[in-house]
Parts: sequence; C-alpha cells; structure tokens
Amino acid sequence: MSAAAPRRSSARPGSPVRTMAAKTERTFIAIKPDGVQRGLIGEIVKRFEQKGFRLVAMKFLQASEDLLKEHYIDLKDRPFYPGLVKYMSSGPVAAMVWEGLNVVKTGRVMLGETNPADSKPGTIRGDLCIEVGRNIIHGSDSVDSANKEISLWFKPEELVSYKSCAQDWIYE
Ligand code: DAT
Ligand code: MG
Repeated sequence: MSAAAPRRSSARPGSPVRTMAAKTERTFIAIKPDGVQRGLIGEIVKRFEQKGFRLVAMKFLQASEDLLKEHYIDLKDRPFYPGLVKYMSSGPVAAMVWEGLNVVKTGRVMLGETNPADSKPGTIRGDLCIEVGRNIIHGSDSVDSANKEISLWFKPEELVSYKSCAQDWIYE
C-alpha cells in the first residue's frame, strides 16, 4: 500500500489506538435454556475458544423474567415477546462475555441467522438447532447492544482482566 493511500480510519496517522481498541471489543453471548438442556455448552464454548476469542466472564444462572424483559426490551411489541421471555426464563442459561477483534460481528456470523432454517452449515444455529423459537444461543447484534447487555448481566468486577498466553499467536 502506498504511503499516500486514503485512510479509512479517523485515527491519527500512525496511531495504534484504533487497533488496540478493536482487539478489546466485547460481546455478550448466552447459551439459552434449550442449549443448556441439550448439553451444548461445551460445543459452543469450544467454538469461541478455538476461534481465538478470549473469555472475559461466564456465569450459570436461571434469569428472572424481569431481567429477560429488559434484555429483549426492543422486541416488546412483537407477538412472540411473551413466549420468548417465558422460554428464556424456563431454565438455566450460560451467560458469557467474549473479547477480540470484531467479536460482535464475527460472533453473529458464528451464530448464523436468527432462524436456524436460514443458517448455513458450519454455524452454531445451522449445525445444532431447527426452530427459531428454540435457537439455542444469543449474541449481541452491535457494539452498543453488547455494552448494554454486558452491563445488564454482569457487574464490572465480574469481568476478568488477564493476558491470554496465545494472544501473540492469534494477532500479528
Ligand atoms: P437474534 O437472536 O438473532 O438477535 P432477534 O433479536 O431478532 O434475533 O430476536 C430475538 C429472539 O427472539 C430470537 O433469537 C428468537 C426469537 N424470535 C425472533 N423472531 C421470532 C419469530 N418470528 N418467532 C418466534 N421467535 C422469534
Ligand atoms: Mg437480537
């Protein structure tokens, strides 16, 4: 690339800030009650680990209807909202925060489409489930929603800081 190539980033020339920040992007991932009951926690965690993302927080809980109503507040006017809240609160979920470069967008690609029928093989929903109302996993759809969801589900002190020993083999 020539030195005069147009810059897409608004960061100062030569500034490492943008790259550093992007590697610490975080997303909220939750294995839903059907994923837990079907014994898929290990399979799903494995995919995020093997991709190279870093686990920041993880907890196993049966979420209250109030928490889930808030989590899905943007969908409150949809006809499936009451059923969704009921299903999500019907059993334990595994709630997690994962970190890495473009983890929000890449995480959504790894999940597949909302409806498993539209999800490609190789994605979590494409490989492991069939119906939209039992699609086994949640993943934040934007950095803004990720930040909101992480603070809804986790206290700041539950987010663990450490350097992964694989970091320098995952990023150049
Ligand atoms: P996603 O989970 O892919 O972000 P969403 O935010 O639009 O999808 O919806 C949240 C969840 O609501 C989704 O994972 C499953 C359920 N849902 C969405 N659309 C639905 C529908 N048409 N019928 C039943 N459940 C639906
Ligand atoms: Mg969503």
